[in-house]
Amino acid sequence: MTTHRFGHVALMGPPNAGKSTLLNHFLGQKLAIVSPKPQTTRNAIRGILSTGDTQIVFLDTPGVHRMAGRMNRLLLEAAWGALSQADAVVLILDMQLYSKKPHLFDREIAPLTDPIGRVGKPVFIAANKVDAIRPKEKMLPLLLRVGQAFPQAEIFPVSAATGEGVADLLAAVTKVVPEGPAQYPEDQLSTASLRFLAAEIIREKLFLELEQELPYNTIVEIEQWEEPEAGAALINACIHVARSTHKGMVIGKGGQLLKKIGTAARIELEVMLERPVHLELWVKVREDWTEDTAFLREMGLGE
Ligand SMILES: Nc1nc2c(ncn2[C@@H]2O[C@H](COP(=O)(O)OP(=O)(O)OP(=O)(O)O)[C@@H](O)[C@H]2O)c(=O)[nH]1
Ligand SMILES: [Mg+2]
Repeated sequence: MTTHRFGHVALMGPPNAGKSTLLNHFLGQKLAIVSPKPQTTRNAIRGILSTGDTQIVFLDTPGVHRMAGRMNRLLLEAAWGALSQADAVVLILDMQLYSKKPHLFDREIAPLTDPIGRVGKPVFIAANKVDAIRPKEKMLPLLLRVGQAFPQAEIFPVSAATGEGVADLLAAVTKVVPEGPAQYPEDQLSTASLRFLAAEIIREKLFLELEQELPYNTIVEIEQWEEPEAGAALINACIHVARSTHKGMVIGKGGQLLKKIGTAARIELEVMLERPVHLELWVKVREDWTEDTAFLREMGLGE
């Protein structure tokens, strides 16, 4: 008889490295939102992988960065806070970025070497986006630099997008997960509520559709949620923006942009809830919400 394993594994790394994409690949379905913009993830999201003899709770975290501001400080706290709860750490690095811009390697890696060196837990490195590195010969010197920066870690070249190398990484991670019984039902994918995941889906569409700094100044609040016995679920969501000038930019000419965001979000919500969804989106100005501690706490950011 094999013993059952249970543990927590933190997914950490610089912004945009592919942490959320890797989580979704581990789970075999989309849970965490993904966008080409850095700082997409704002909360430490738990994704639960159950394989019969192992249950791993992966903690997706906000990117580890050096930006100022109250919300950014809370994002950093969420990322480093995940470490203390973890039995092992997977550090995800964007190798495509470093192959194109080698000078960014030191800037992103330097703040990580000390804290990762001191974690006292198994560390795995997902050297990610190998599918996008051209020519392939650029890989080896980069992998050597990663090895020098994190001598205690085991390194796995992977592509979270194609899945290349991910199974080997998962097998290695599984080996260090401690023995213990499952803590969640086998079919539970996350500890996050459907309301939270719905707000995240809408936020993903904002990140995909809005330009430049605008998405960072938006946050989504679910205001009404009804799942009647039959027919469509009714979801009303408010998109808070930080300035009155942002409101029109989110709505777009003749309401076109907001409509596009709403349609894309609704289609995914219908998959998640397995029923038709009637989604209404509202845009409200809440001046400087990114610096409003009470509001940030209300929205689940920070303790
Ligand atoms: N080519 C390629 N792109 C990838 C890979 N993994 C992730 N990406 C892309 O990289 C971008 C960022 O991915 P995310 O998963 O959102 O990254 P993240 O680390 O969670 O980012 P934050 O939450 O913003 O810190 C997205 O556009 C992904 O599609 C990969 O293996 N190969
Ligand atoms: Mg993310």
